[in-house]
Amino acid sequence: MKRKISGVTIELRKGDITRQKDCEAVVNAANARLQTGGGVAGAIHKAAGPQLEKEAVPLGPLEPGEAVITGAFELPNRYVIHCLGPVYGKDKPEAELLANCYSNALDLAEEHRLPSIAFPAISTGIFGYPIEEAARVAITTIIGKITEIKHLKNIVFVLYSSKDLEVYEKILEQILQGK
Ligand code: AR6
Repeated sequence: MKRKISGVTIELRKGDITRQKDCEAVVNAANARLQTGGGVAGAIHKAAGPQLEKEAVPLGPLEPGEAVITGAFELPNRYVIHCLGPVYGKDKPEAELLANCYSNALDLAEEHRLPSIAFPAISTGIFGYPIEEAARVAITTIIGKITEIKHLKNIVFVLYSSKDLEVYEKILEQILQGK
């Protein structure tokens, strides 16, 4: 599903974040120390190779909501933007911290004049954020900043399951209808 808003295409896609060849940057759902781990972080570090940890670790530790940028090494992208999402029920206020991830990642992409970026559903795996709530925060934050965007043309949300994709589709439609 694709929707164009203020000249920027927002696309919802089912897939693997390590296989987004048409995106200049991919976002990592990182851990505070920027090491490899499970889920998205494990897949990104495995696909990028050991150089990624070497560049990323000295940029940490991150606080929830923060983002940093590195090269992408063996990944088919130019950059990885690493975000530390909140652990649901622990890092508060969680919606604000999750929104900061998307906002800070967008700012880094703009600073680097990137045309495209792919986001996974940050915090919705090991960190336990319910997908519906997280989707609303993610999409609202991006749309809220869309008129500030100068360089990005494509913003892609990459969902790992059909169920998560359906949730994002439903929430995007609701937000566009002002619900
Ligand atoms: N591509 C796209 N989405 C994926 C992929 C993939 N390859 N793998 C999982 N997902 P998670 P978090 C989905 O746990 O909740 C790590 O160990 C997954 O279904 O990766 O922010 C780090 O080191 C879920 O919807 O991130 C941290 O310690 C979403 O991506 C911690 O987990 C995020 O799941 C971060 O937890």
